[in-house]
Amino acid sequence: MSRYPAYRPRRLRRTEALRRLVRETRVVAEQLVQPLFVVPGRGVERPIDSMPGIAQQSVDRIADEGRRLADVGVPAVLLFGVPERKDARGSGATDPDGIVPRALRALREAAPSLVLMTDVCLCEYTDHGHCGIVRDGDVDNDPTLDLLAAEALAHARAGADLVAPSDMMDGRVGAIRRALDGAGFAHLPIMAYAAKFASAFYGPFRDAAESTPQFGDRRSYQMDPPNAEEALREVKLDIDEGADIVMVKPALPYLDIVRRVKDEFGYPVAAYHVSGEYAMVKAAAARGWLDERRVVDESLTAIRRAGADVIITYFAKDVARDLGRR
Ligand code: PB1
Repeated sequence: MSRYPAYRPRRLRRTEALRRLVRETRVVAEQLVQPLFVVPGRGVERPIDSMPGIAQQSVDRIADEGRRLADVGVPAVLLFGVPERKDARGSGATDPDGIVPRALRALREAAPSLVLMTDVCLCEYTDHGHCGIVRDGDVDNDPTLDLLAAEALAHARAGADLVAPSDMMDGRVGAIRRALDGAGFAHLPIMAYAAKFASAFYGPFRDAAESTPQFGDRRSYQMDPPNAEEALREVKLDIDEGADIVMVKPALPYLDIVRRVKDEFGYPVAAYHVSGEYAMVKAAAARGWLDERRVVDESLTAIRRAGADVIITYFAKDVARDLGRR
């Protein structure tokens, strides 16, 4: 028996004020993270063609960017370093005076309110572009763990507030947790890229980080997109090894995973709205096919509605600025 006309859902849609009163999901600037790409040099601002509005920036420019981000209310940045030299073991990743430690120190001084997060992986530092040491044509899991732990320590010692391993090696969260604890950084949280899929949506990032694999692909370590049960196993592994935040990546094509991870574990969940998701919107908006601001608002709302607490997005600065104006 219909409740109509006693119940008319449209009554609460009549005005924006009524809609806002009963709105169930909100995107707030306090939960947005802006990825940044730091490169060697000075005065460098190198736009990334496939990511309009995003650039590779030298440390001095990253400091300026950090001030701008803090001014518009973005609370956190996620740093990706692109070093001058790359080699087979990604040795730049563990350099205590490497590109990311230098950016951390500059940001701490320029924008002390920012939460400084660092990506922990080797792909930006290796000349083959893989996320770990390669042996016999595949990434050698266990020896890579030591390098990842050393990289996380270098970031911790340079002032990172959180480290985010994106490599997808088995056991890396436990290895990093033990290394941090053993060096006096038991207070430093780990945001694990826990359910990270071997996605075709990462293309533009690989332009930005100059990290395209020189052979093969990342399917022997990043997850197979069709697998949801395996994603829950991956998340549980990382939680058991000490992860404080668990991430699903990419975001929009994996909202079912975000929802299941949140419901299953109740942990803080991050979703990474990746470069390909950003580039698609930018390209369509540039052609007048989509209203960028409305599409971005709807996309981030969907990610929040699926259960994500933290959203890593290249739109963070634009969205925080818009939210500040409302
Ligand atoms: O925005 C993006 O596409 C993020 C890409 C992501 C960064 N953590 C990885 C994707 C990839 O190249 O496989 C980098 C892997 N460490």
